[in-house]
Amino acid sequence: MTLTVKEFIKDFKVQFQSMYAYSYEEGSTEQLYNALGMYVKNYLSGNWKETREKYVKNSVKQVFYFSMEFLPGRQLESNAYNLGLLDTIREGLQEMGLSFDELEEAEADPALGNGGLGRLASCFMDSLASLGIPGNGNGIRYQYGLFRQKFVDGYQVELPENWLRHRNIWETRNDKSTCMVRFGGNVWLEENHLGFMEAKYENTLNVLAVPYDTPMVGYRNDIVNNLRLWSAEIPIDEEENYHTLEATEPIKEITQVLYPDDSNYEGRLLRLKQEYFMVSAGVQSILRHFRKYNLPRKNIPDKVAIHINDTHPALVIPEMMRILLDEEHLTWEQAWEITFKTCSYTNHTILREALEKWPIDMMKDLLPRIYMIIEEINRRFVETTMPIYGERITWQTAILQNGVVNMAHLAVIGSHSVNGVAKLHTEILMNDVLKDFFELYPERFNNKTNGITQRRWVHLSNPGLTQLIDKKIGEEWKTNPSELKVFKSFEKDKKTLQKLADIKLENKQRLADYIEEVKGVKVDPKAIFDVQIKRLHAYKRQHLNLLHILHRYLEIKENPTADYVPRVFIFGAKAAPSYIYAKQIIKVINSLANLVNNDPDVGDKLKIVFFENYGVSLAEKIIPAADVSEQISLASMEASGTSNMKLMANGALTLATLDGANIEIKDFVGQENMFIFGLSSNEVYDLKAAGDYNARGIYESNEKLRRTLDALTDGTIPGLQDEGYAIFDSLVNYNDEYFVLKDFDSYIEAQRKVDELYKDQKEWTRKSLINIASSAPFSADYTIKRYADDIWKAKQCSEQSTGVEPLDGPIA
Ligand code: HBZ
Repeated sequence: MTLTVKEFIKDFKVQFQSMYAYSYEEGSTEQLYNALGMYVKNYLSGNWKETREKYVKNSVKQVFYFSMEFLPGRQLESNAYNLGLLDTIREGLQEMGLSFDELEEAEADPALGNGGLGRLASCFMDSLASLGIPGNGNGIRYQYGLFRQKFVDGYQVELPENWLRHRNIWETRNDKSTCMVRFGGNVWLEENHLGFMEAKYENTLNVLAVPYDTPMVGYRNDIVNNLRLWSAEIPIDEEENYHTLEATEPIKEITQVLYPDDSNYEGRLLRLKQEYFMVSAGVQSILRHFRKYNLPRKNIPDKVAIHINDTHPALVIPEMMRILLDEEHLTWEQAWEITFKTCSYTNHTILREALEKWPIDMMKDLLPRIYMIIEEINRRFVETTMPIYGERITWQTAILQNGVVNMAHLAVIGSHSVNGVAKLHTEILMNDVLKDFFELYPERFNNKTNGITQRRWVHLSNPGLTQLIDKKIGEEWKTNPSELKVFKSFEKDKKTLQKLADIKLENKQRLADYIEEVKGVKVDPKAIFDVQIKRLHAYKRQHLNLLHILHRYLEIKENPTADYVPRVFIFGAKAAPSYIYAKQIIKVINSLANLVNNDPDVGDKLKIVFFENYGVSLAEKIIPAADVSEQISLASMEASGTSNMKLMANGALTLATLDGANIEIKDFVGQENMFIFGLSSNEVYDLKAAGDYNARGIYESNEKLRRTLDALTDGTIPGLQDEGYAIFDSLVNYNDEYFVLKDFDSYIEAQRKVDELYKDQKEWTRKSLINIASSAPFSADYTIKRYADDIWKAKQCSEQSTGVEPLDGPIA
């Protein structure tokens, strides 16, 4: 059934009136947005219900993606688009004198994640639905999302992100499906009258888990999957125990805030509570289904796949064991077989400090029964491993080590599949980080290179480009991304190249206007837009970018009349509030921006824009306007990266080290169509092993670099306290952990090549086109298909769903 503009207008007016009891003409932007969102939600509710019923009726295998983080972005446009309503709605609103884009801005962007890991989870939800794979998200409904970032005097300041202040029209509270989650107290095992061992509890803190469900809409296939986010509340029958507001705190705080930390492990009790809360509620609600329909428990792995997104939800393993043992009364061996076959785990980082380890005492106090089970998993693991592999491997792979619970070890031991997120990353897991496990269980290890949804990141955020591709190759690429390669045949077509260049320029003009509006900086849309957007972390090396800009500034000052290719350096990045060094880098970039942007000698030759509060919505504005994609992590450190894929798909040329998925980008797009620099991961390993890296030596022998580093501390950049010294010190005096100085020269050289190529606009645009045409392999649809086939054994349930023909090139 297709909706006509006339019908939409009529229905929308009724919708508005039923919500606000006056005419839409009197509505505020927010009210109009709410009514429109409600309209779309009502429109999809039939499919939402039918999808659930269909999955149950056909008893298909369902995937549950457990993640502490989701970053869905705004949902109005994406839902309307996937439902095939977007054009009609736009037109209807216009007839009513309203603007879709304006209403859309009233939607909150739920920042329920830190970065790549959370956004990946949301791309995966979109692809699961679009492929018609029965897939559910399971996470936490944080009352406050990741902090809102503001710059005061160039310093990052964190403000609370109260995203639920306005109503969230997408969610549906589902009181029917609440669960009880228990913390602390005492536990013991007792034989019951049937002769089963039963776990008995006393003095526990009981927390009610209330699910809020959000529709995940497939692309024009009538499928609507579910994202379930849990919120902690006081159990109704215990309400009388909570007389004061303070007494309610320990419960309410569980789902209050997201941990603003994307790398440093924080040993916080509350974080462990959050993890168990989400896991326990999720597993209970899955297993309840089996009880309700009295399905054989041994069939669980044929009907359910639980995916553990990094170790944060790894307590799924002991929690599932607990329920199968204590409540279903299975034997240990039966319970273990089911659990192990059901669970799979993705690792997203090799940073040691980000690998979760919980103090045993904390775990024991907070989750006594879970700890007992972990102890038994560990005991059995040691017992079977020791005789075959000996002491060294056994102790290095044990779950309990030196007073901590090693969550990665728990996740590997309790899962049938372990994957990394790009080829190099998976190799590093197998050869280094999880090397002993690779020896024990080689068959569990596999690679699943990340992907992104082109629907949000190209079709919607870059309509100009999308129309051009449609016009040139037809629309099939939208449901079968591999068709994009046909676009490559236009690489020499003058008209297409001109049109592509025009579209990029329009996108840049739009971003330039926005920059002027929010930053008060005027930039030239003809300049190179050079973009680095990702969390701020030393290993991602925003400070290498900074050093190059500073170097460039010094050159311009020395020789202001030389011929420079104008460049706008664009940053978006949040630093963890406790990560002082990252915040110092932000401050120095901001102070340098202040200097450069106001220096009349510099003018349009160089501008620096550091956006505040980087997130999904901002990314959608920046990415279509990018010329250069900065992917400059120290080789071996970035697990995959996903902004690299989004930027490439929008025609940016990648400036990169051979790290993470940059390597696969190179494989598909060709080295000649990007700018590669720096140490390889093997060189990094060798350099570390040799142990004779000498940063000060490089500083002293490299004149250009020395001059640049000195400018951090000699007063060149006004407004700094000690931040310039801190960076100087870390690089020169503390031996430069991420080899910034080592890669400096080759980075500068690569940047020179960027300038050189940009002078040849036609050639630049040709390479841009090749990048776009080569981006199909990074569709999350392919990634999800590989997870579904290899790991989850889940099938597509809808014929109209996005096709996923095999790719030409290899991505294992
Ligand atoms: O996951 C990122 C990787 O750094 C990136 O390379 C990869 O592309 C992406 C998706 O696979 N990792 C994260 O985003 N990690 C976190 O956000 C994180 C959050 C909480 C933690 C630890 C890490 O406690």
